[in-house]
Amino acid sequence: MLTKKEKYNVAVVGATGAVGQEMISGLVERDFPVDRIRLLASARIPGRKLKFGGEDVDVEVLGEDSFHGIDIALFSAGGGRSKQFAPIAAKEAVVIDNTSAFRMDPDVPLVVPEVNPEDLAWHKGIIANPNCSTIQMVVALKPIHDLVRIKRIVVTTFQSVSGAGARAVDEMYHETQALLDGKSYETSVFPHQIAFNALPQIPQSDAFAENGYTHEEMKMVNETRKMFHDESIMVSATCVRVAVDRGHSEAVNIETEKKITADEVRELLSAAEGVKVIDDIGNQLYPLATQAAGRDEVFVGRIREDISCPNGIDMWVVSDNLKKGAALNAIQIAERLIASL
Ligand code: L14
Repeated sequence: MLTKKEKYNVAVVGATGAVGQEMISGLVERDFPVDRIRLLASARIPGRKLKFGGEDVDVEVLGEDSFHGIDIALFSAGGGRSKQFAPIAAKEAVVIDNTSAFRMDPDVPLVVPEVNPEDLAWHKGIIANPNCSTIQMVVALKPIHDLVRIKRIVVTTFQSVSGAGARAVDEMYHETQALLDGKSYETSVFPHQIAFNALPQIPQSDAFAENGYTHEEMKMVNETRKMFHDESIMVSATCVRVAVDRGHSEAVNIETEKKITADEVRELLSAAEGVKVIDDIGNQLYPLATQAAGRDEVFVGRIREDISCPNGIDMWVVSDNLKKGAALNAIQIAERLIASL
């Protein structure tokens, strides 16, 4: 049971990973009221320390007794670790889980604070953080859905390699360098060359569901329905990995029940929490992954009325996949939780 305190004991599980690192810097940056911090990783790296603010903190090996005295545990160490350790942690702490392990569990709320904060109220110890591609899409679409009801979403993503972790980013850099040097490169993270390429497969192994969609694509369908509390909303996604290091971009097409104009969407999203509209095509201004990297907001631009359908809108949605797509959303959930105590 989480009770009101001045400061909280926080554990970061998967502290050495790409998202774990963002969780650590995010807690510091946002001045989260941390009493003690515990950094946990699954592999033992003797003597490994990480900075938390100005402090050097030992990285401890994740185990069943890692959670004594912990109030809030942020998990991002893979679905297997979450399945094994989150229920143990949840006996003492509130778990905010960034993996896909519990997202579709009917007993676990799946939350984006700008979208469905009300679902935090019924958690039973574990709260799931959605998939990165879903988060930025629903932040941009929820205000529209509330006003004119979205019937159907068709989305294509352009996802950065950092979603697949730090090793994937290294692979893209090294492969790019090798190819520019006229050398060959043997891939180990991605199934194909990622440098100068676009791969319509995420994740990189065991990607495909039975229906021809990838698991990443089906997450966008199922998680959107769960957070919008609307099983009737139709979603079709194509998720593509592109040679970008950080920041996911999405081409989003929606069909609404009632007509909404492009100007009305611009006005609505300009006032929406967590959203920044950058939409001045005459001056070649629109959201870019290179500019979204390191930022908190979900950026929206290229807003236009779909010429192929009377109640259609097209837009371009960009956000930092490691921040709003992962660590930042998890920390914002924790902030809401403690504010509600
Ligand atoms: O479901 O490889 O949270 O970019 C996030 C990273 C799925 C895969 C999730 C990637 C994962 C994704």
